[in-house]
Amino acid sequence: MRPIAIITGATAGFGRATAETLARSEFDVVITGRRTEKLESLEEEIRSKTGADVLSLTFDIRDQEAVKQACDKLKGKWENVDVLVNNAGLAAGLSHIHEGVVDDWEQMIDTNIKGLLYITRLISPGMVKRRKGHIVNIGSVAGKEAYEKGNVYVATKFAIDGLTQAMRIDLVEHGIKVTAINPGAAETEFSLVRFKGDQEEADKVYDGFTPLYAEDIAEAILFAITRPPHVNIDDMLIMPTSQARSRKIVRK
Ligand code: NDP
Ligand code: 8X3
Repeated sequence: MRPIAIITGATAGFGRATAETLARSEFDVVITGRRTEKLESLEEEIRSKTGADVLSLTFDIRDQEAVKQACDKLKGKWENVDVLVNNAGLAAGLSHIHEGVVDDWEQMIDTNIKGLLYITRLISPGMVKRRKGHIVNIGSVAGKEAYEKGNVYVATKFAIDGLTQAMRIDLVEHGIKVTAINPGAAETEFSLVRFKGDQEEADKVYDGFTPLYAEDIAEAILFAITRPPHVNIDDMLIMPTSQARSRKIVRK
């Protein structure tokens, strides 16, 4: 039987690439996000290209009840989740702390921290019961070092760093693996979302250097979850070659 991976935030970026990469490998995949049309077209594409089994679940990860209702649909073989990739997340805005937008802060905290917790709380008991499973949290270089105007986004990613370490301590005795994957600048929909649809601002982020691509992170996730049973990858920090720190990027 093929192992099962749930990937949150699979309608774009890292999540989409991870769903495709895992399906091309040995996994059946559960793909989630808010945009049903994107999930439906990805489901169709993965099925036709890879033959993997796919289940799409549309929900807003900030809505605890919606997360519960979606997880209730994991019946039959889908109950036995082997891998949870906690990827859904965003940065909203970029401003100094005294000029920050409180709605943006709440969206980031509710998605990046609380959403991750809601789904982990529902999926991890099955892993504990089966004494088998792997949780992969997508952190960031922003969870390793602060940068100007990053404040609340940085705080959510520091929280993920702390949570990943704490989850590993809580789950080690149950045989569950926990990994953090921390990317540097990657060209996805991330900056378009951060700048609320301003394509010109988003393009500036990746101007003059080669950023990471979603596939680079998908390959790292695949590597982490296919190590032998005695090996856990605790933490990976993956940067573009031209980026030495959050705000040290060599541009041509
Ligand atoms: P994208 O914007 O391309 O993808 C984000 C995904 O998250 C989408 O599928 C989106 O789905 C989903 N998502 C966002 N909000 C919600 C929500 N409320 N409920 C459910 N799903 C949601 O960005 P990336 O692929 O770049 O980002 C993925 C993760 O990687 C994030 O956690 C981000 O912080 C992190 N990261 C990104 C980096 C980068 O430079 N790109 C670097 C380091 C970390 P939908 O809109 O359909 O709901
Ligand atoms: C995304 C990378 O540097 O824009 O986590 O915060 S950064």
